[in-house]
Amino acid sequence: MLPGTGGGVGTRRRDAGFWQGSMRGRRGTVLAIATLVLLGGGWSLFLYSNLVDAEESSDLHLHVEEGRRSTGEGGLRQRLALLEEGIRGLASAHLEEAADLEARAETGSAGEGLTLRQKVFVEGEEVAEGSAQSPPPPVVQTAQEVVAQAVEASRQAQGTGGEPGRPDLALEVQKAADAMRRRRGAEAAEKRRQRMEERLAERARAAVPLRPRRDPPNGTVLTPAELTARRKEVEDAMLHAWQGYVTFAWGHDELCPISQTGKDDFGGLGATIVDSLDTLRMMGFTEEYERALGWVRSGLNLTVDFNASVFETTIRVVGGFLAAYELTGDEVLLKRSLQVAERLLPAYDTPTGIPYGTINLKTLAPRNPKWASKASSLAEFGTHQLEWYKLSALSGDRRFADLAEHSIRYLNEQFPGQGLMPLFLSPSTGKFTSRRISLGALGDSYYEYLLKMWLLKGKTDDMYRTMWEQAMDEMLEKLVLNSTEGHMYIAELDRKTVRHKMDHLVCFVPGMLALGVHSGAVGGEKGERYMAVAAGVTETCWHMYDRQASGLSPEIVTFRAGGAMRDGGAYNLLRPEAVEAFWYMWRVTRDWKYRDWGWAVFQTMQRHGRKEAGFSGVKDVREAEPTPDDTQQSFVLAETFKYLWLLFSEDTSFDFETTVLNTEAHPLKVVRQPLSAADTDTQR
Ligand code: DMJ
Repeated sequence: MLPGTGGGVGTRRRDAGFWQGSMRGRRGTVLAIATLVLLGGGWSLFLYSNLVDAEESSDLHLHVEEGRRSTGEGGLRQRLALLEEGIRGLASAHLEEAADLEARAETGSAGEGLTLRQKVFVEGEEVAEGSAQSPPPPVVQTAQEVVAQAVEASRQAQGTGGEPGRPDLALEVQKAADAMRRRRGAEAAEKRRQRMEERLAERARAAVPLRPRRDPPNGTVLTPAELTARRKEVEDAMLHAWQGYVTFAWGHDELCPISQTGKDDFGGLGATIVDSLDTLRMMGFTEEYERALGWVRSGLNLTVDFNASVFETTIRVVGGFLAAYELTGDEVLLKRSLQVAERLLPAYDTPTGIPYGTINLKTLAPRNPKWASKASSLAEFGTHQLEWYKLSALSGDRRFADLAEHSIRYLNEQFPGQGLMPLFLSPSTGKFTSRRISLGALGDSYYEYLLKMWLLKGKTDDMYRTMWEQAMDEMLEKLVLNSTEGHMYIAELDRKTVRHKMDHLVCFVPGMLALGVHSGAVGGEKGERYMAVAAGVTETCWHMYDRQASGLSPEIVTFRAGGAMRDGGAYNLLRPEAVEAFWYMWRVTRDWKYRDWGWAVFQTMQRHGRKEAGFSGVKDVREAEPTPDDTQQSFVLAETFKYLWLLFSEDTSFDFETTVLNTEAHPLKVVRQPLSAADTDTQR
């Protein structure tokens, strides 16, 4: 998921550590050789010996001594001058790369600065690579050979009696140093491969075997009183999560329920407060809602020096404000959503109009991360449209809708008839920089928003529906597979290579398919096929929970040759996608089993996630009693508990005809009257 091709992006991101190390090595090597040669050995060998092993170091020393004896002082100076020139050329050639690497290091080699989705993507890369078992690149030359080559080049350059050396000396030195670099690269690649193998072996050793596949519960019809009792338990969970946040993390983005403090991964915009507004209101927690609203009035600071994700800020903060505004009519919510979106606008100032992924909320400087080769990710630029369109509809300011819709129109025009889109696109050139296709991290909600924009615009803009149908047809044709154990899953593609892995995030797909069929985006025989896939994948999502020792799903599963479902990323963040699928499937099929499944998953979340001060994700779902990860994600309050609450509520709690949920489960009302030029200053 990083730069270049899909593999390129991932590879470069993972390589950051290697490159940083290698770069240090290379720059160090250049400096050390320069020092060594200029001083003629001595203490400079000490420096160099930090970079190569003892044998290589002493070998080099011998070469230098030999060179000194054979050339005499005049020749040595001549040789040194030429060598220095070559070394300078080499050093300057590496300077740009060094700057690039330093900038890349800024994004963090251990996932710092990455959003959750990006982390899932990076982790998925490792899982996929681990299973690929590709052979290491060949070692090109030993260090000894490289050093000998460099010394030989310098000797030839010196010639005899102080004659000028060969003019291509710099090239020789460059070649020698390149060979050294390749050798180091090959060694580092081999080390990485070994580490990966060790990790996989360790994982296999540590893994509690999956529970045998068993049939999921078949559906118990509940009385109204039983339904109410379940709904109340969900409300109690929501209140517990909220109170923990209020007590220990008020004003911060998220609660750390074990250390009983707060953290600010979204720039300190009070993500939990904003994400919770509509859930609190829907569940009838009026007092709590009012408290949250008070903070929105006076506690929110929008000018923090923080590189905010335009996507996350849009779906959680802008979406959260807008949904709460439509539920309550509290004007400050609309005002705040405009203020936040206004600060995100400069992200759209690109040659193509495809926005950058992040923007500094204080300086308003937009940028894309180096690890993604400065490309924007599909899900990130393709998941602003609902919120920004709604904002324009409510405010009369068309800029938001026009900018956000442009991204989708751009794809439609540049890649006509293409359904599935690669994960990375350069906002400068407008070209895809990757061939990776995924319905998981960094791809997912682009597809969701195609369907939901068609719905939000009152089914009037068929471009969105057509693009969605095209994408789903291609997904069914190319990505939907069945494991030999009978699990239907949605694989990924990298060019023509199928990657048999599925993120938990992909569990949103069944809900999207069911919504598409239910709303008439497709019908007939095609609608039946979509529903069959929705049912099959929903069941796999159930098994992703049921087959683990803890009863919680891992973040990623793989389906290896032979067919068994295996865990990939072993952690669980109490994500919503599976219960989201259960709710949509319940509403569309009226099959009670989905309520059973949701209840079972909720109880497992209560068992492992509920802590004294709130809810926590877990580090390893393969353990019967997993360790908490000390984070209460804001989407647990925005989405997980909301979907569970809806699952045990009457249909009147949510009307598909009039309302659409954004990807963070914030409800937005369908816009009946399309925007027009005349809307510019009309309050809608
Ligand atoms: C949420 O922020 C949204 O659902 C997003 O689309 C995906 N990731 C999380 C929940 O898992």
